[in-house]
Amino acid sequence: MTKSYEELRELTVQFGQEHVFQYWGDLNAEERSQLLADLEQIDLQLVRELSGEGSRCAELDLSSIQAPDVFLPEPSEELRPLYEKARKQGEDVLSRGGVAAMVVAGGQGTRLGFNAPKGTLPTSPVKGKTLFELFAESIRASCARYECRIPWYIMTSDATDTETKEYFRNNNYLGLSASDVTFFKQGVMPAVDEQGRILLCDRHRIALSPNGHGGSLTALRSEGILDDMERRGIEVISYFQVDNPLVSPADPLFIGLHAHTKSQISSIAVPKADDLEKVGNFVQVNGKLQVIEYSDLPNELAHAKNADGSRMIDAGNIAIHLVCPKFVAEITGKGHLKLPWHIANKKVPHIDLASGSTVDPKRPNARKFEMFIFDAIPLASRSILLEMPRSTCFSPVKNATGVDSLETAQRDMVQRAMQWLEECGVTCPRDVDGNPTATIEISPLRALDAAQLAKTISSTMRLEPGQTLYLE
Ligand code: UD2
Repeated sequence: MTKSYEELRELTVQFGQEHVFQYWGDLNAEERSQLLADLEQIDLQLVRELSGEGSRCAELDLSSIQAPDVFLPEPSEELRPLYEKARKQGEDVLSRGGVAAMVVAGGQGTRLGFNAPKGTLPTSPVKGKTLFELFAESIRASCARYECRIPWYIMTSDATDTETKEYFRNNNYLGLSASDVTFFKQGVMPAVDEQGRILLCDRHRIALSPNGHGGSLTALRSEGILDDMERRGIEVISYFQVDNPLVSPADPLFIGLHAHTKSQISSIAVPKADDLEKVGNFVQVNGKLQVIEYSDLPNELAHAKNADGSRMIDAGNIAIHLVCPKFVAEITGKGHLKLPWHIANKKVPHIDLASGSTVDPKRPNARKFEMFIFDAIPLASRSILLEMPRSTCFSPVKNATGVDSLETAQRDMVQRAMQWLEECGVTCPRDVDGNPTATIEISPLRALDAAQLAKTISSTMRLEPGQTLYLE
């Protein structure tokens, strides 16, 4: 702890937050130091600034919004040589150990209702491998393919840190070298009431929550990760979310296009499933790429169509990015990172200071503050977007049931595995609607794509309806 009780108390008085000490006299020594530790993590000046505002997100000028330029999954004849060159360049960056993987795993996973870090959720359709296991296998497979090391940085939060580390320790770092797995914790922000007063969730605890995945950028600097990356010669960070089992953290084409175009932050987009799908929307504003979150996209734009009837704003953000460490160093350098803060009205249980009892609100009673990684895109002087077919790279586990659930993710894992087998000439069973009637899982250690699978499988193979197949 760097600040004393007196200093912190004085600060709270200065910023009108002294009520957080209301129960000080009743607290034991341990509780007191916990309260001070909570307080020390808070930038009270920032809380004051944000509390006075509705939102710091820029107003949208609808007339200036256009669909973004994208690199398509299949290049035109003209671009084919560029794609080939880029793929080779990506392989070179991987081979010389220039790529680090980074997963943001600090979210509280409220919608899923799984009472542990989401990365530990058994997910794969046959073996029930966890999300972390699938990512680890994919990283190990890429290390083997490119004969390189790919250090993996895992961002946690107070909510997920201890259990995540314990999980890796208990599972022998999932076959990776412990020295190549680094955990770092993101920052926090307090929840405030309508008057901007910080809420207590216990007499000695401030209602803190993670500061959004945009907080990864500041944490990369403050937790010494950028220095570690520099020591290791990392040129590009492969960023992904903990909820997507189909992600490929080391895609040579994506990495190569990023390197070739000297992009500072690159992204993958998929065509949206429907106008109102809950993904961010890539748009171009005055020539600059940026993301408008689904909740901020005006309805008329969400439904806007091109002359040929196709959706105008159709590039969905699946939160897969490549980020240059130098760019992170640049934007987190002088003073605060200038990302906008997104303000969400939420139900936050807290202590009622008048009665001392805990209130479990039925309606949103508080504001929470988060930064989003994609708000860094317009800060880059160069950024690119690569479109990929959704079936190859995106099926997140977010909800307990229905869309974006474990069930849909497993369905899509089987679909992709079957597609790869069919590309290898294997006969696979499907029902009249084209849905697989066998359950298949292909370990990333066996193959990272259909071409690699083809080298290990006989095209005369035939799967029967109802069969379960695991390829290790
Ligand atoms: C996110 C994107 C959305 C789209 C979608 C694709 C935001 C705001 N929206 O929606 O545009 O790309 O994903 O799947 O990002 N996390 C942290 N720390 C935090 C908050 C989140 O590590 O403080 C992690 C969390 O563990 C997860 C990821 O960030 O891996 C996404 O968080 P989310 O589930 O809140 O985002 P979601 O689904 O609203």
